[in-house]
Amino acid sequence: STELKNLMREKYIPNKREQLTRIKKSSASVIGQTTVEQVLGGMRGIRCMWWEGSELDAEKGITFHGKTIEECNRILPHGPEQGATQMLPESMMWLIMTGEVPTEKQVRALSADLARHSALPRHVDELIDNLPKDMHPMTSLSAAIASLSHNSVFSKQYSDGSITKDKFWEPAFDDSISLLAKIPTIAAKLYNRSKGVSKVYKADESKDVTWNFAENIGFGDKLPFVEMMRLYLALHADHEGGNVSAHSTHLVGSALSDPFLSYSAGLLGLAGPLHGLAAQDVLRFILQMHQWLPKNYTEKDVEQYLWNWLKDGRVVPGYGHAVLRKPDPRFTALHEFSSKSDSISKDPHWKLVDIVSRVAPQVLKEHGKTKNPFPNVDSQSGVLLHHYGMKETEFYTVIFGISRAYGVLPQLVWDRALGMPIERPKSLSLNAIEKMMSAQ
Ligand code: NMX
Ligand code: MLT
Repeated sequence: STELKNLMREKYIPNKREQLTRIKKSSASVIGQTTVEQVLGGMRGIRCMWWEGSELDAEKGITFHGKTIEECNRILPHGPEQGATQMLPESMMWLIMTGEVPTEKQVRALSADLARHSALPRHVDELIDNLPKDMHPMTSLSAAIASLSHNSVFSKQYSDGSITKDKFWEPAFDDSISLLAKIPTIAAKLYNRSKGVSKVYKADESKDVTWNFAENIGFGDKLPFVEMMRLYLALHADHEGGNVSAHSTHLVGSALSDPFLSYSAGLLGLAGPLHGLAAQDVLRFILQMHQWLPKNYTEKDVEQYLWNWLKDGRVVPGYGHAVLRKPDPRFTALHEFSSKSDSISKDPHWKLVDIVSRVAPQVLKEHGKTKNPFPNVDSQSGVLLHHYGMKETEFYTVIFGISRAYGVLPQLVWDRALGMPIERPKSLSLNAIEKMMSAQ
């Protein structure tokens, strides 16, 4: 991370600051209008937020600095093993932060640095040890991340007045690296604890983050699991700025809350069933459906199950999206990975996920409510974890939470580097809206 930080200081930040100065010269330019429908409809489509690392197109899906998932997987550095083909989340983080593809050497050095910073301060260990064992792991994860704020370099330097605004990004960078290094340690501790296993996290500096994480939760000897996890972590990292976890991290950070507090808030948003919790809900939904279906079920039976589900007034988890209007390319990437694997493609639960992905869009279209009847990333992700033996469904959103840090923390560093102000949009009451409407 020393090289990344130096490059940020010497190359990327000066360039971007120059661009910002240029843009600010004509910042009265109009880039959109706001309708009442948008104000009352979850602010869909309002162009009001700056985000650097990725962009979401309703038809094409996510791109990271213009690169599709498929391109990223091809050009970003992979794991060190012979035959490793999946991009590393550290590589993705480098791309998101800088806009450039790192070299293998740069990524290996970053992985080593993350391994070096992976140990938890004692108070975090103790905090986790004292949490109820049956607390949802997303609540525990967020609490543990917030407690890392106790050691925040940013908070310390800000409160003792030792840094000026143009340097805020430096301790924000250090805290972000520390968070990225420690979030797998916290997640592993929570996972092991839920299984009654007590284990001190050991990170090998010659390995990448995912390998070390897998090793510490008892999956280290299976390269296919590690490879799946690398892809999973890399492609969930960022989904532009408006999604709940990214937006809340950025918003809380705008008050100059440190990266630990900011990301703790992001994780609490990710823990909602309409956002990241859908990952656990999908698997439960699939397992339940599988039990309900007759042994030699047909697509008709699946259709019937979906209708029964919808008639109970529930949403089909893993389907629909606030922005996307086509199948999520993250779903497609995981589907391709699975289809190439002999063992996954024979898994009866994966087969059901595959059938649902063909049947549900027709049912949802006929149902007529959702604007996007296609599968999103969560409809595929959990079944892969389940396939490799991670049966603890409550833990699935925690994995999503490890990944999202790779996308939103680089943005937090940029927010501080470009001196972004506290966010404070205008709110309106219904009376005020009506008054404005009648005045038109
Ligand atoms: N099943 C049934 N109904 C749905 C679904 C679905 N999968 N998706 C949307 N609808 C309904 C929605 O509840 C709303 O109904 P009502 O008017 O009664 O409130 C109506 O369709 C219109 O919603 P949209 O405008 O299409 O969707 P919106 O942008 O409000 O919400 C989601 C987007 C993702 C929250 C929504 O599609 C959903 O609840 N999906 C299931 C949960 C899920 O998979 N979340 C994960 C999203 C991805 N992620 O990783 O975060
Ligand atoms: C995400 O990855 O954040 C989800 O797809 C939700 C979103 O983009 O709104």
